[in-house]
Amino acid sequence: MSRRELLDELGDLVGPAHVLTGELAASATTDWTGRWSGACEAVVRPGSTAEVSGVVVACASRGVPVVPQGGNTGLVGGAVPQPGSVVLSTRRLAGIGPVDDATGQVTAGAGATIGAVAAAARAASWRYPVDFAARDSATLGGTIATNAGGHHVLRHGMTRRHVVGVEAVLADGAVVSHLGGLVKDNTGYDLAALLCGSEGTLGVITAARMALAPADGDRAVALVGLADLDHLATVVGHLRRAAPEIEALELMLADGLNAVASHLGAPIPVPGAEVVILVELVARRDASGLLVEALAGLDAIGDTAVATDGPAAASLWRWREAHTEVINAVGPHPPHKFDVSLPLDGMAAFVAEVRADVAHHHPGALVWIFGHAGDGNLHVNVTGPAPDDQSIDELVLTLTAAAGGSISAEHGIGRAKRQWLHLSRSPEEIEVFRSLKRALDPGNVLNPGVLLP
Ligand code: FAD
Ligand code: 2HG
Ligand code: ZN
Repeated sequence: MSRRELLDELGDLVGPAHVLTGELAASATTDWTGRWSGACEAVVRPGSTAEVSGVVVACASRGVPVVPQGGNTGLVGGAVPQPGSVVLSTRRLAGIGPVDDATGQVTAGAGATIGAVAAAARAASWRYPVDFAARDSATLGGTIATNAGGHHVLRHGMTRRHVVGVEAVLADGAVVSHLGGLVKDNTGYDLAALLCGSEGTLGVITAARMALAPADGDRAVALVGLADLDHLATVVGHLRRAAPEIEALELMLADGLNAVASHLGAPIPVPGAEVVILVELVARRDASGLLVEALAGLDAIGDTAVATDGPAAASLWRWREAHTEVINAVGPHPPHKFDVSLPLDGMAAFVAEVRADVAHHHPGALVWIFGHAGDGNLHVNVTGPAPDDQSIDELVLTLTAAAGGSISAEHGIGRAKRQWLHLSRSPEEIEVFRSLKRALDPGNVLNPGVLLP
């Protein structure tokens, strides 16, 4: 059957206006960073679960791969299609149901952004605590498929912790739906948990039932200069013990802050510090008092800037959140992005080793390091090497494994890291992954080329 016949059938299923080709499909074929790009037959935008099922069946019956795509903000090339595939965009599945005030749960479509879910929660005096800079584009389905982390993992966990149930379309078009919202429900395999972190390879998530957290209360944010990275593990340990209300404990280094300062055209609030942490504390009342008290017990800290109201807190967060967009503009190519987790007491040595090895093997390359210090999660970005120069990926990921770390803390494996999955997963684990993939998607229809080596 020809491409034209496939496109006609897809048009009959979802409406011709929702089958995009050519220029209209272009933005779906390159990732947010610009490092990964591909091609597709079409971008299809179904408007219901039944339409998603129809699209999957139409493609599967012709052996056409289906690449689920939400906000296309993923940082490992996982939503970038390969030639001959169809991108299944979930963006029209954006409905958000009422918040259940008794359980603090909400059901939303996979295409709702996490910013919209958070706004709906807020309007009902609840809160959706998974949050990060791409909040207005990243979708609920995409964040479940990647088990996204973000700023508040320290206290609220990753996306998986908030998923109560999902609805999904499997590779044969079958719909599995478990959105009842029962908190206790030990009735066999947890399909929702299986889809968390599955990166579009096991099913297309169409909706999810999410657990919310109680509303914010009072919030305070501080930027704190540290003497050096050697103190980080002690500082994190102290702050976690001193104030369990701390939700975010983020790391920035001087070179990243200087680049952000040029971009913002503003002076760094804690000038001269080589290492800066951002600490956010949320409590029913007196968040700033609790934060100042927790910080007071720390040795070896330098200048501190504290924000006690929303706008001031947002402007301190801007220093941390702007790193991704600023580094993406450094050039001459998009960055090679690494998202590793490490034992906290090994971070300083790891950073020194990465810097030394990159300088030795890639003279002129720049290493940018920031991340979620409280979670032991470093974002290592390297600018300079060409997009297809994988020797830099090999170097950083091998050093990560040697340091006892994980090659992906929160962004996933995607296309970017699948050949290095063995650094973090044993052959036996990878074989279980393959068995699951074969059982749920024997025709390899859903996002082939992603996650599995
Ligand atoms: P996409 O990029 O569209 O897809 C990501 C993966 O999920 C792909 O493999 C895709 O096939 C699959 N997928 C998408 N939707 C579905 C679905 N409905 N069913 C099945 N599979 C699906 N990530 C973090 O974890 N923490 C951060 O702090 C963070 N900060 C970021 C900041 C910026 C500025 C940017 C650009 C990205 C950031 N990210 C972060 C990465 C990214 O936003 C997350 O990975 C996010 O979860 C991707 O959501 P998305 O809707 O854009 O998914
Ligand atoms: C963040 O924490 C994101 O800001 C993006 O996970 C990290 O740009 C990156 O490497
Ligand atoms: Zn992150």
